[in-house]
Amino acid sequence: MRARLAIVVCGASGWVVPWRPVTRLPRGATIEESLAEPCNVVLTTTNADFDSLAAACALAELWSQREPFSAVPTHVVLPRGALPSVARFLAYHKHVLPVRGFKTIDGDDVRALGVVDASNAARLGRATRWIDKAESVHVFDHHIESGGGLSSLANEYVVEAVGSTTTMMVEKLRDEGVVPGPARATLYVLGIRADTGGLAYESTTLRDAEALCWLLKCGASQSAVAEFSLDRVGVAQREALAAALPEVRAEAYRGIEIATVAVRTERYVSGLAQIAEELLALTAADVLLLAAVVQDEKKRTWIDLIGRARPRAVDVDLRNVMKHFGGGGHARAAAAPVANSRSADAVLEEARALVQAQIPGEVRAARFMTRNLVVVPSNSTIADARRALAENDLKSIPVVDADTRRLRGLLKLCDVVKAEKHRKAHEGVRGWMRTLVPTISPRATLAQIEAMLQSTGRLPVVDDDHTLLGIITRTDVLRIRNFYDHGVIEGGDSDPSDGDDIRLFNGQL
Ligand SMILES: [Mn+2]
Repeated sequence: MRARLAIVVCGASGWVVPWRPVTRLPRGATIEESLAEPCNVVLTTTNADFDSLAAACALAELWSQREPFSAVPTHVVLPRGALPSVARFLAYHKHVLPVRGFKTIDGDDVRALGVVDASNAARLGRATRWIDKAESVHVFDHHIESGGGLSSLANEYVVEAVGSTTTMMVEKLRDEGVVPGPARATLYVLGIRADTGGLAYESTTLRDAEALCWLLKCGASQSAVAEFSLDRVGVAQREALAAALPEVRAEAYRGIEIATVAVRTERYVSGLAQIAEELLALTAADVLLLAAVVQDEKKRTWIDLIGRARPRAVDVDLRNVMKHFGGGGHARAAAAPVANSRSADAVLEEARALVQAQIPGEVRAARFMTRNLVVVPSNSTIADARRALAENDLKSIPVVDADTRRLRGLLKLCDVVKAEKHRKAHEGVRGWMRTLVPTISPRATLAQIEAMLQSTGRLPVVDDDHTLLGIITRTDVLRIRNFYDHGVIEGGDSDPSDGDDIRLFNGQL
């Protein structure tokens, strides 16, 4: 008989003997048999976020319906706490979810072990030791490049490029015809929303949107989603935020603003990631790096390094930055626990250098301007310009000196129409063109160009002599930004692949 009968021990060795209710022994059963309580366990990550909890509950729901898992109950275990917003949801919903305390489960009882939203053991805290004890291990994750330390141990190992792990689990429920109740459907919506920023992050896929849609059909409560998806900034967080804000150091590097901040607090503040997000929103930085010295119950201290980035910082991959410190996450949101052997400022400086190393030289006008243009000589007539516009399907055309290619003005289709209405088609373009044309240098940065784009959609690029070199249109900016696949931008009136000549219309000169 094993010696761990009824005593609860949480010793220095780290193993935990569970408390179990005293039950009457069935006739003929040994004490050991009667105490065995076989079960499946699905683990969230430490400090569970909504995606982790929702994916775990969805997998537990799936297993409760699917052979052979359904032979024993499936519990969801949070190895070490949850984010404040998740804890608040649990405070209202624990009774409808299969959540069990870590200490109520004996690792020896675990049949199937589910791991969601993580593919290495580092994020499982004290539950890591159950991996060896379980009869089978099943891993589901959406962190594509997180290293996958569990892949060799797992019987089932699925990592897919979707916005949330919850999406993967919800698809399985849908495919097997398991319809979640309203509270669970609401939790799953919160899971998908949290990791996709309400379907707004660039990592969001059609699958996430379809899974969310199906959950709404299942009866997810929109008023509960509205209530619990709003992160509440607690008193301690508000104090930390107020203290951190004046400490933010922002510096532009190659057009990307990188902000760093060391958070110094007297006491432990949970939800530092949310503080990082609030700071990113408040400072309008492109990248925010936050470091804070934190301490656990056992007075162990370390530095939590948290990074957040906006899509504008297109080349920045915070996952790789955090990997350097032994952490992980996503390209735009990642974190790492760093040993407290250096100051938080030193850690921040190292992280900033890693971010900067990822940012290539700044994009300038010369790199993406359209060079193949049709222009009209400044001695053309309105009638010439009309033909140039019509034959090239343009709405405006630059006017240049034929010999020097110096830009003299810009003639718009509406200017031509106006001249024609006044029966002046025979007149020269110089009397009708616009001469106050904003221009840019070939060295203008993308950020400067984007600022000018608010007021004009066509920016002639000229050198110091005002010689026309090319033009930048909204289409060019969309192309360099890579928002859409090349070729699907509508209304484009330039294509750099066509060549790089500035052609004088009509070949008159
Ligand atoms: Mn996730």
